[in-house]
Amino acid sequence: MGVINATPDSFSDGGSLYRSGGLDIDLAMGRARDMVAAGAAILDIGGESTRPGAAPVSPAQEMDRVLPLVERVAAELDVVISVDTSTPQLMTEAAALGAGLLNDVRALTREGALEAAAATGLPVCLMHMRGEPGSMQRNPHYEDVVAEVGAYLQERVAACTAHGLGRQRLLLDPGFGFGKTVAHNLQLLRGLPRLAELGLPLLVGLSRKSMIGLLLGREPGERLPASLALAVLAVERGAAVVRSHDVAATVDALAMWTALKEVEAQ
Ligand code: 9MG
Repeated sequence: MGVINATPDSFSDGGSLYRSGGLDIDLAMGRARDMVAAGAAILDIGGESTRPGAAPVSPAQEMDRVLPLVERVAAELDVVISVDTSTPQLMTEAAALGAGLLNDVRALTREGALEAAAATGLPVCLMHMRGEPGSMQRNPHYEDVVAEVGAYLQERVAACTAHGLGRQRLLLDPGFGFGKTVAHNLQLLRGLPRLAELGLPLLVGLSRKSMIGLLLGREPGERLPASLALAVLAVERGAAVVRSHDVAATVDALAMWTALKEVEAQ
């Protein structure tokens, strides 16, 4: 899953698709085309920055950023379009334009989101986040982070099924970096097999995340080697989808893992 941030302020590539204050849609299409050529099966398009401390965005602003790009990608590229949003109206309109997946870092907890997502008929990724982006990194605390994230995700699965959004449409994501310390993130990575036991595909986003900066002292642009290591470690522990800013390198890293698995299966 390649990341396309249609935002001026995302943590690692914020504003890289902006020119003279606005989103440059041709530049974004170029990025999208390159990611598909490099092997992305899914593009995740988002109009809200969820980096720690990010300012909230209005639904109208978010839709202005995302919908034109969804429309262009649907018309020009053969790829599943994921829309990274918690906004019910955007879910509905993106689905009508050809989106194929909803990625909600708030796990459909916003008012009207469960109903809107269910009505689209699309698959949904439910992510765990403790708190909101503005405050989530202020002293997060868990007794057992893997158990608590798992319980939360199970509760959200139950809410979905109660609204007619069946398990076969769901993916789960522990939400690395969303209300978690470095130690929590490492415990979650180690505990991914326990989350895989919930029986739904796991999506992970570790690419360029701040845990790499905190552990290694690397700036976002210097985090590719560690991101690749984390992608392979996550897939080895059961992740089915990897969200990445660097598709070509991630596809190569995972191809090596696949080659080894094929030999081991012989
Ligand atoms: C939008 N977004 C940013 N980080 C993410 C992550 O780790 N997982 C998912 N599902 N979405 C994310």
